[in-house]
Amino acid sequence: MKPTLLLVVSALAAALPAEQAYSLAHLALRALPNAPDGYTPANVSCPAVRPSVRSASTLSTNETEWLRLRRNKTFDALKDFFGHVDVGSFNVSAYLDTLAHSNASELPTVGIAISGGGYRALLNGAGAIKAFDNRTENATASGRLGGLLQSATYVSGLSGGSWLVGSIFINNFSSITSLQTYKEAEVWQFGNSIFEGPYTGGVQAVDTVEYYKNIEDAVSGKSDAGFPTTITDYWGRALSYQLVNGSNGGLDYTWSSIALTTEFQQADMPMPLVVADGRNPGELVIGGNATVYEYNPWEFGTFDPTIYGFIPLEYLGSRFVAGTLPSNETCVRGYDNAGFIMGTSSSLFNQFLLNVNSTALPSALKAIFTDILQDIGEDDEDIALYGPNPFYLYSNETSPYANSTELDLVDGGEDGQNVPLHPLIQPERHVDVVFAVDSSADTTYYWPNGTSLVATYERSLNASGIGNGTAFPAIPDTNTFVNLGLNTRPTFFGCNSSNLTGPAPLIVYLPNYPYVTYSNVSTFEDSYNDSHRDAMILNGYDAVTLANASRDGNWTACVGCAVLARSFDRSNTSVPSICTDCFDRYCWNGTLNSSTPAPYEPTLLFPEATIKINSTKSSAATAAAAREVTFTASLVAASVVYFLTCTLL
Ligand SMILES: *[C@@H]1O[C@H](CO)[C@@H](O)[C@H](O)[C@H]1NC(C)=O
Ligand SMILES: *[C@@H]1O[C@H](CO)[C@@H](O)[C@H](O)[C@H]1NC(C)=O
Ligand SMILES: *[C@@H]1O[C@H](CO)[C@@H](O)[C@H](O)[C@H]1NC(C)=O
Ligand SMILES: *[C@@H]1O[C@H](CO)[C@@H](O)[C@H](O)[C@H]1NC(C)=O
Ligand SMILES: *[C@@H]1O[C@H](CO)[C@@H](O)[C@H](O)[C@H]1NC(C)=O
Ligand SMILES: *[C@@H]1O[C@H](CO)[C@@H](O)[C@H](O)[C@H]1NC(C)=O
Ligand SMILES: *[C@@H]1O[C@H](CO)[C@@H](O)[C@H](O)[C@H]1NC(C)=O
Ligand SMILES: *[C@@H]1O[C@H](CO)[C@@H](O)[C@H](O)[C@H]1NC(C)=O
Ligand SMILES: *[C@@H]1O[C@H](CO)[C@@H](O)[C@H](O)[C@H]1NC(C)=O
Ligand SMILES: *[C@@H]1O[C@H](CO)[C@@H](O)[C@H](O)[C@H]1NC(C)=O
Ligand SMILES: *[C@@H]1O[C@H](CO)[C@@H](O)[C@H](O)[C@H]1NC(C)=O
Ligand SMILES: CC(=O)N[C@H]1CO[C@H](CO)[C@@H](O)[C@@H]1O
Repeated sequence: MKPTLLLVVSALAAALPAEQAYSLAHLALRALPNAPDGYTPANVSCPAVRPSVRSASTLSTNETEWLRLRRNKTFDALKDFFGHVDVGSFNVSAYLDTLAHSNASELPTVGIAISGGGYRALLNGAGAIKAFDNRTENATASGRLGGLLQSATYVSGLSGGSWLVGSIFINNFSSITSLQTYKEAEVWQFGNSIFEGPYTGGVQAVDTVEYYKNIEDAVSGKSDAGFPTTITDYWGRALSYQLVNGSNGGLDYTWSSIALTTEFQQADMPMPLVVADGRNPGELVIGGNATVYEYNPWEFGTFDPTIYGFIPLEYLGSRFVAGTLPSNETCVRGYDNAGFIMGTSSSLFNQFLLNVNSTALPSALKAIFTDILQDIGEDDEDIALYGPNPFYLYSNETSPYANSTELDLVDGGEDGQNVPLHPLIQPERHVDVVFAVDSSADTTYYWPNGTSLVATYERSLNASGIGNGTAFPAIPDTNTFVNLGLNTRPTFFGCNSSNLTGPAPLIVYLPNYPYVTYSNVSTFEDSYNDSHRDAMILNGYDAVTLANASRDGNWTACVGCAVLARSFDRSNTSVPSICTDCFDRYCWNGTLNSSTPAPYEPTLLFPEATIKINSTKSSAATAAAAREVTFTASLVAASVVYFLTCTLL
């Protein structure tokens, strides 16, 4: 069946003038709306060298060349960073100069990973990025962490984290401050839920129907052109209205266009990476052995041994066979719509199917969803369907998809690895330290408890199988996490590089924790007014800065030590005593306490500073409240609404 949304959309659209064009009040210049035909992939002539699948045995030449440029930029940025982050009396600037002279590849390579967890993860992650961004007010004052983002080579995101990464990079490496202060009708208006659509200042009922109609037009355009569509297409389109500052929800913005922007080509920003999981034909549960795919600005593919190949992202949608594009096939562009990629990374539909009965939904709705989801599931539409499969007849011996003309992709966190570390532990990338922001809802009260790191660790233990040569620091069980409080403050894993099975980054684990507001909001919360949004961001900022070092006066030095740790080892530099102290304090030292802990219920660290969430809706949402009647017009419409909003992990 076609998703029920179609019927609702058609019904709503039929009631209104069809040709009312949606338009945004302001159109800032944004990175390349370069799709040939909006959301519809289109035939284009192929480049002189026809696109093909390449082996994942190396990084792409695009990435290798870009890294050479980026190295110079991160060198300057690291010097800036250590200009206001002291590591005791250790002269970091002189140390970095020495490294740069002897061998620039010895300089630290920094990664940042933003977990999934719906809007909670988007906002908590945004607080972390804001703290690390030297453009944030006062972020380069002494003892602040601004400039870590500029010093980073990679920023990865999955699911809710991919919304953050996409929103930053598709909008020209926007700062969080600027995303928070956009005018109404633009991005980050989370007071309007995804099914209300953007605030446009006009007669909202009309705009909302136009919004639904535009989404429906976009998806049916793709479908009419012969490409399979699923509910993920609708999902990605709807998300884009909140996240991409372009007309009609950034309809024309491709993910591959990031690589075409001047600032990115000059390596003036880190490289964004988004993760999605593969679902094998006929599977519902995604196990720890699922294939993990990445989207980088040039390519789509995987380092996993199942497929072990990449295609040029720009030509996703072309009919590759056995790794090449046959001479009778044309090149296709425009498949890699930015919203479709964010939607794929967050397409938690089949998980929801399994979990619907444990949600807080009214039971009448649960019954409806069970029906809708089962119908969709039966038709294999509870996933993102990539057709044609770019890896058709590729890796015949190992790929579960070799014989399949379509590729099934799901939410990047469904294999349990809810922090997108996979792209950052590939040995070819030589990442030295990962700042891993975890907003997972592992515990009963939606706090993280290390589950994600355990999943990545366990996967790496199968190094000759699915782990394919990746190494990862030892991670204790989640009972130990809770008993030792490893999820109540930053914890470093893998401090001792000689206790690893291969090269692996130091992991700086940065769990969501309540500083000034209870940031453990349900994954299914679908709207945040501006004050709630900003409180969540501030709490995320505090969680990674330890409230501007008020929980530990030496915290920024410890961050500096984490950045330098692997390079100290490589260059046989004796570790400054301030760093030894930091490592004593923050490194997990191998202690286990696996007894069952009491329920984990942290209380606010700074109750006196508690941010009271303004319970009245934001200005953007005020008008929305009056319109809700539109959506409850029929039970079917309401169920679709719930269906969409309950799949936000
Ligand atoms: C990636 O590298 C290939 C080969 O060097 C080149 O043809 C292509 O234009 C590059 N892609 C981008 C987006 O720069
Ligand atoms: C990096 O900077 C050095 C010194 O400023 C310069 O000589 C070199 O050409 C730069 N490398 C690249 C790839 O831009
Ligand atoms: C932030 O860092 C970049 C890259 O190092 C630098 O060019 C820029 O001037 C810095 N901005 C601020 C406000 O410090
Ligand atoms: C930045 O620092 C100045 C001077 O200390 C202070 O007045 C101002 O409130 C700070 N701004 C923020 C956003 O913290
Ligand atoms: C992954 O596959 C290995 C065998 O290659 C197996 O031992 C392991 O149990 C599997 N793990 C999961 C989570 O399915
Ligand atoms: C995979 O097998 C098919 C035949 O089943 C063959 O045509 C194709 O060339 C093989 N792929 C590769 C990459 O060898
Ligand atoms: C190209 O040739 C193959 C094999 O002959 C065929 O299956 C396919 O449909 C052709 N493609 C087009 C676009 O005609
Ligand atoms: C939810 O519970 C109802 C009643 O027990 C059951 O019929 C339905 O199949 C369940 N749904 C799912 C998705 O498990
Ligand atoms: C694909 O089909 C070929 C020929 O029918 C078969 O030999 C091969 O085992 C199949 N591969 C997979 C992964 O199912
Ligand atoms: C951690 O979270 C996982 C996943 O929800 C759960 O199975 C486990 O019981 C939790 N452990 C603790 C100690 O909270
Ligand atoms: C060192 O490695 C062993 C074996 O993997 C592991 O059990 C232990 O926990 C590790 N210690 C630390 C501190 O990571
Ligand atoms: C290090 C390692 O094990 N690499 C393997 C990854 O998977 C590919 C494809 O199976 C192998 O060729 C590599 O040797």
